[in-house]
Amino acid sequence: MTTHYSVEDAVAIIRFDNPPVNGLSHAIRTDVQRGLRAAFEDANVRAVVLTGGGGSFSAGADISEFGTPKSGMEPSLGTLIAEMENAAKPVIAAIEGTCFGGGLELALGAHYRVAAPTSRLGLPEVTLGLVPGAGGTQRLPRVLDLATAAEMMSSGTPHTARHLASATGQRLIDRLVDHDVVVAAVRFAAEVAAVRPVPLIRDLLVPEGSADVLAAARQRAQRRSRGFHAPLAALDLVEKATTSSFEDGVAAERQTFLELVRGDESHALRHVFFAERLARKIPGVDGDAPTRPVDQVAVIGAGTMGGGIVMSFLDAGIPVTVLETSQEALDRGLATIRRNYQAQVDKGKLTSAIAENRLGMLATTLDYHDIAQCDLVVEAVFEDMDVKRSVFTRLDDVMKPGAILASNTSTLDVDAIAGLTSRPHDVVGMHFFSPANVMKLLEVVRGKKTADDVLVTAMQVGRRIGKTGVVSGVCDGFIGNRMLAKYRAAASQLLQEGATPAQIDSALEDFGFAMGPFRMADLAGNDIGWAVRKRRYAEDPDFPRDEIADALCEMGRFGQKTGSGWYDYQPGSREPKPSPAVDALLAAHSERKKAPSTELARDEIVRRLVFSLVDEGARILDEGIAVRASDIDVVYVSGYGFPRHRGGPMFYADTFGLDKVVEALREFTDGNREPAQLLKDLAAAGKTFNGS
Ligand code: 3H9
Repeated sequence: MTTHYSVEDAVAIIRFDNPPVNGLSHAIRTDVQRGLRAAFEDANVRAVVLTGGGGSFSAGADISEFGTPKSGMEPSLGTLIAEMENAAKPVIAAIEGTCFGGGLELALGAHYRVAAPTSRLGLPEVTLGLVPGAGGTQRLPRVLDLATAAEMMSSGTPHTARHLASATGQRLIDRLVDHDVVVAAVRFAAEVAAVRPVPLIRDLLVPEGSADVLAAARQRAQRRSRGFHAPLAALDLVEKATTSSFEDGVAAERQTFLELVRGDESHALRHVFFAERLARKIPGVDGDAPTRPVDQVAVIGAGTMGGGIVMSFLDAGIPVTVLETSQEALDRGLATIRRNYQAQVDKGKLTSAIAENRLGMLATTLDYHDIAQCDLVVEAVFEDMDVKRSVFTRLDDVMKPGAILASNTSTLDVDAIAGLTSRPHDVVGMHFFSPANVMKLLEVVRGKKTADDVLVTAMQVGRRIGKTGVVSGVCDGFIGNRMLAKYRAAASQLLQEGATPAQIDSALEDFGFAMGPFRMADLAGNDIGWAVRKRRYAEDPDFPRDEIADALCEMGRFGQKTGSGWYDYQPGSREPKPSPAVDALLAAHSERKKAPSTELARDEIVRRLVFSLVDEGARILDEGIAVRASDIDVVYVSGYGFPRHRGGPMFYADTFGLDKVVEALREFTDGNREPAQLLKDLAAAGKTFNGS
């Protein structure tokens, strides 16, 4: 049974019981229909309360059923809602916890809604490349002001019932209740049991004055969506609600939903949704086994990275002590953290009271003994093995037994770092991405000796501070930066062949990347990659030279921070302008063999760069550095601006066809570099990375 049925004071209570989120699977829809029919036929029942068990109403349709026969099987959500609307007895939705997607649509089909103030209501379908498919686009604008309804549907952002109930003229929430929502809903049911006709949202009028509101919402959606369709499709349907009959609006919504659910974008976004959750599961490691408590954190280093890491913990309410080698460095770091919080206050993202509260949880020290009792210490010092050695030797001396020693290194060998201590099982990599308080990705690097509970604790801490954690094995650059090196090399090769940074960037941005490789490099600082390259050249005389990028750095063009990089920047502006100096540099270096300037060449630019990621991703997978292909997708979507609606590089390759990827890679390298063995094997067997 996925629902429970009971009768109390002549009110039938139908309680969903489909953990963990009461997803509206075919089984639950069938049970709810059975319950509704029983209640409607029972002469002793005067009203019905629909509610969710486990502290939550429902997270909406069961996404795992999309694309399977079950999603289309009756009773559909639409059928359930129609039966409810047409019933003679009132149905009251008792809402607490999450009320999302189809869950909210079900509640909108009920005649009344009683909600806990903290419950969250939303139509997040766009985040899955969809529009609401059970009347949400037509009902929500009838109970909320158009601007709020349009924003909720086009961005997918939920709101609390408290917030929504305060909106002028709203008809969404009939009663806010602080105590048990089901008890309150049963009481409310007694009040309205005799009211006839029962109120129907579909009969309400959509507010007028919509054109400007919708135009503004479209502009915002266009800016955000970078070529993906669902947000604008949702707004078209909101517009339909303002111009057509309810029935026509629902028919249009159904058609759009069906088109989108079969499309590549929704498929990709659903892949990412499940991939992010799957990434938390580590094969062979019991995710429910006891973890180590983390209540006090230390961060070594108050530079840009250390400061961002400090803020990530403070933002999650975890007290931090930051350690530096000099008072000056501490003061500088603290001033930057203060400035960053002040900027958030100025933008209205935080109140100054909250900012002060967070800063109040931050302690500073120059003395390792002050951090000895911390549960977790994250090292974020200069990327140099000698510097790491001095830090980890000190940590090994002072830290209490069982403390987790994490390194934020992005390039050094975590096993070698662990080997600097007498407790390598307590050492793990926690690789944050800059700015660390903003970027979602956290690579949790598992050393050869890292204990399972240390690994799981690091993943859980990542989740507590709002990060998307992905486990990586130890290798140069881990998953993300190792692949990025190949991507950049492919971009450099294109420059050699006559393409310009602007051509390459715009092709990748049209594909949906947040930023093309050259804009990204200018933002991150070209000197950082240069330092890494110089180290590699020194270590390995055969390491391929990136002559153009090296020459750029020799000219002091480090990117936005120096006012020039691959582009020129006006003082105080982040707007890239093509640079005559870079043109001259390229002319001197490039072969100008084939200038990819046609539309076809734009596709080629994208493929060369994306398939370079795929090729290296396949090697990483084959070596066991990544646990699964979908983890690589999560790394790229959450840390490198890869378009989410393309599902990540490995998923994109799957949809493109691995045989075609192999063929294209051979063509791009003129047969000089064989594609990864795993890629060739999967292609030959007609398999995919993410499937069978
Ligand atoms: C829809 O409703 C379409 C309708 O308009 C039209 C239909 C005709 N289905 O995130 P968590 C799983 S589209 C299936 O870790 P949290 C999830 O995979 C739907 N499974 O927990 C995970 O499984 P596992 C619109 C789902 O507390 C487990 O539940 N709704 C669904 O951090 C726990 O999830 C949405 O887009 C689902 N709908 O966050 C809501 N939801 O343990 C999507 C979750 O095996 N869901 N799972 O890894 C969410 O936003 C978050 O999961 C939620 C809980 C906030 C609910």
